[in-house]
Amino acid sequence: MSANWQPNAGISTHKHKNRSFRIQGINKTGRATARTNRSFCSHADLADNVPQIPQNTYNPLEGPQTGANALFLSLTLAACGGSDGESRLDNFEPPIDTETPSGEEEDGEETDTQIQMGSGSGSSFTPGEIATDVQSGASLSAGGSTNLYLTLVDDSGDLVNQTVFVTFNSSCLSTGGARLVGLPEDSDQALSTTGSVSVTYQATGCVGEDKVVAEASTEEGAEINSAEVTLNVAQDTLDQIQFVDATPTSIGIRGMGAEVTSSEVRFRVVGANGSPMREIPVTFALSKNAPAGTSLASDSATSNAEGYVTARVRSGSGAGIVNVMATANNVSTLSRQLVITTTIPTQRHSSLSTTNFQPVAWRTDGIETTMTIRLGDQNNNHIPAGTAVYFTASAGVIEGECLTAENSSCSVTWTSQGQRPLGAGGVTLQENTPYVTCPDGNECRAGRVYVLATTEGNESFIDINSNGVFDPDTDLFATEGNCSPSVPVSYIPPAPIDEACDDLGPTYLDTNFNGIKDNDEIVRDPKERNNLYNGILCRSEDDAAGVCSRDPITIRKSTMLVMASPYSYNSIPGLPSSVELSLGETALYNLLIADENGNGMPAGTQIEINEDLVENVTFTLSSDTIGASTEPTRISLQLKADDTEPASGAFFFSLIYEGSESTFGPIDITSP
Ligand SMILES: [Ca+2]
Ligand SMILES: [Ca+2]
Ligand SMILES: [Ca+2]
Repeated sequence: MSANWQPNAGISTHKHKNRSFRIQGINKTGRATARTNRSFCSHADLADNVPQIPQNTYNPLEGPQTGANALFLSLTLAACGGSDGESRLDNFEPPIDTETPSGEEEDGEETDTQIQMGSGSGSSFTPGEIATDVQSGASLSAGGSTNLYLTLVDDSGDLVNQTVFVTFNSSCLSTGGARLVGLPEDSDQALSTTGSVSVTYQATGCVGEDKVVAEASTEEGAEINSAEVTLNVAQDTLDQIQFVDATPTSIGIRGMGAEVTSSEVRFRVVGANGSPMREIPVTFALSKNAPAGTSLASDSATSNAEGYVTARVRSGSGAGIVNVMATANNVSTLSRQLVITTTIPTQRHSSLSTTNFQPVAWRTDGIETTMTIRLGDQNNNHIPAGTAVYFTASAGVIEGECLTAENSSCSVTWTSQGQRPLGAGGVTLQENTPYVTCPDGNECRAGRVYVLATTEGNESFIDINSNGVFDPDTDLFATEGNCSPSVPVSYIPPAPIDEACDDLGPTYLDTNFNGIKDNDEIVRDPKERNNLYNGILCRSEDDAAGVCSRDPITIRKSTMLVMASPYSYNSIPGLPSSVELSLGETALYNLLIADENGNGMPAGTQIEINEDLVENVTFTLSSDTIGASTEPTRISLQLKADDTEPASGAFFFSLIYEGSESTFGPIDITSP
């Protein structure tokens, strides 16, 4: 039997018809005992083997003892098995399955015991009552704890050493306004093997009276009375209202087909002890700068059992940041996170970039570069994923379209092939400013590709009064700016507004980069400027009055790719054809290095000087590597003659990019 003993069983009752025996763990004096109609292990034996422990009746300061006692019992029984070579437990025979002679019955031990639950024991036992640490008539402080004590006694008022499961229920426990501490892990019930139970009740937001009812059961299904106590939890002192979250954090303006136009903004009311407070009335208000038309579904609510209180914000016609002020008992908190977006990209907040604006593609097909468009709305917020952006390039091929991802951006690939852009031609380079000149003052160089990205969107404005909508007489919208409306420069403070053009004109490929729509240039959207703000943040009534327009417009971003050549321009402005140096003389030359079309040489182009034939001259370059630039690079070259021996010979000047070499020289060096 000892070998089969299950420690977790703790105490067990074995029944055989009318006879039962019980193995009793620990009595009130803290000593283990066993009671059956046969003795198997003497009181003295156990006492020798076990330490004295406190009474297993509850100790309010130390909490429940049940777990410790169960473990203690199993140790005790093992010790009882003994090291004397003769296990007395082995001698113990389970009751045989026969009718027990009535003469062997002893003082009711063998009959079913009527278990009662209550508080105390012996003569002080009170059935049906849960004892607590809270003084009679006193309240449990908000967030405070008390132990709940229960005893399970037999007819004699003695604690029953039988496995009894006890569950506790109350309205506060069921709603989370209170919780029990000290239950076994993953269990919602307390376990008694010693006749006493204690758990800790903690108020976590509940206020007022809470009747806690305990129900007990045994494995055998014995009927046991319930017990109860009513706790009175004091109201906490409101300490703060915490902003919790906004769900979702971004909603669209109303009337634009946005899927979500309202958001739940959550706060939590917390008491001075850090516990949530329930049933606290909270009022809500929108911050003064809330976008036009924004509203609250309700301007008050009451905190729930977990202290949460929720305001529902509904968007209006304006876009921007929304804050909700939650107030209770003169304590206020402002929400964060929630923005109302137009869901429509604007000209100013969009940009086009490339991984390489200078692909070495003038003489090579299949050279790729990635173009990335990034969109944003009037308030720099993301726009919904899946917005289509269209691409066109004046040379090479480019993927026609991409759909924006969650981050409002998407990319396409440009690839070199086909007809190269020849430009108007006639470029001249010189060592001094202007380094590059074209015949009519406009760009004339070959190799320059115009890449255009377009999508439907809104014009931009400066929302002076921060109400999230366009106010024709108040907000700033540049209509007469001194810039090309096709390649607009929106007004962004502190830039001068007369150099901005928020009002957009036709969208076209400005192939000659002059900022003007020429007759031979491809037009994507011919709509001319209307001197009005075009966008969804124009109020309907203002649209009707003709002071702004809700008609969308094509927004556009462009960039230039330069198809660089690994070969140099046919001359290097500033490079001398011959040099005369006196003893110790220094000569400094500023060189302008460009590719064969007058554009920048490829990044990484190496400069080499062959001085094998030179005597008594020291060469110094300001740099021997060309950096990335679409424009020619300026490099200084210094020659210094020896102080005593005359300079002589000739040198070569080379530009090398990945095996392609352009060499100038020989450049003679003489001394007078
Ligand atoms: Ca405004
Ligand atoms: Ca316009
Ligand atoms: Ca043009």
